[in-house]
Amino acid sequence: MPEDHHEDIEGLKARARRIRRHIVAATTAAGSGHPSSSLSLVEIVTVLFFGGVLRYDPDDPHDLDRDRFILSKGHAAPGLYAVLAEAGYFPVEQLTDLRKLGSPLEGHPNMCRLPGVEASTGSLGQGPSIAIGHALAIRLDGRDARVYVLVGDGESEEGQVWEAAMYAGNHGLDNLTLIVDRNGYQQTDAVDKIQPLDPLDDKFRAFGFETKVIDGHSLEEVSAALDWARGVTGKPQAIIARTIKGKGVALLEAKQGGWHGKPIPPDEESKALEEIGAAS
Ligand SMILES: Cc1ncc(C[n+]2csc(CCOP(=O)(O)OP(=O)(O)O)c2C)c(N)n1
Ligand SMILES: [Mg+2]
Repeated sequence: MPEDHHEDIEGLKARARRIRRHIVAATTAAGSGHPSSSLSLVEIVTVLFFGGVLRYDPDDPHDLDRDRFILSKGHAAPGLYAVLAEAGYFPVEQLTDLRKLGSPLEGHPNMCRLPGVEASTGSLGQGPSIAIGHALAIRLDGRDARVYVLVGDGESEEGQVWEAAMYAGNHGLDNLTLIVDRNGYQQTDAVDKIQPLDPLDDKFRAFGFETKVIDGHSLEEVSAALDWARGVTGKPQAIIARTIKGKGVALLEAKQGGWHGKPIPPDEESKALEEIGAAS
């Protein structure tokens, strides 16, 4: 049976540090990938996997009663791989195989090659549609599993996100929680310069969601929001998590608009790891 995994606040902080370290090490070793997009989601996935939220069993990744986590912003694969390895789906040592020829740790997640990956994503906008498919199937099967989907804010410009939102709202999919990683930046510039999204929470409400806006780097706020989401009945929930692209590494935080899809250079790696802090 899948189970939740509940660690205390010190345990969660240590997990978050380890996940950040994995993200930096794997992308620098690969010489490519998206560390800044991965670093903004660390507290969200830490609480999902270790804060008593997701019920999962890494030894039985297809159990029909498992909760699902779908990373819609698939380019943040290093963040997903880091938390899956921490959760025991595969060895942590495998993380530095990221993007190597033949490795299942592809540049974007491939559900056919790596246990724990619920959906092959990377073409932005598709995750919420996949998530509603899971949520509906779970409901039709009479199971009580839940589905969580993490979407980028730039990604939220995709029309498909809103088609899925309309469906979820109309069908009252209360076993679906959509989380927006609202880091304010997309590939080339600030989201607000390219396609302003606000008031994002009002938009989701208009589509039939219950909503909450939180600090996506506060383990306490993420945890409280996910507790709240599980208590909502009759409607899907949208959590707008305000985050910082590159959170935890000064080099990346300082160049918000200019570090998308770029690894930390090898000569900056030890400084970045020092800023993140020790693994335990
Ligand atoms: C359909 C589609 N169009 C374009 C891209 C290229 N692309 C990859 S990441 C990205 C920016 C995404 O920004 P956001 O959703 O805010 O994610 P962040 O990196 O900020 O977390 C773009 C345009 C893509 N992967 N898929
Ligand atoms: Mg963004």
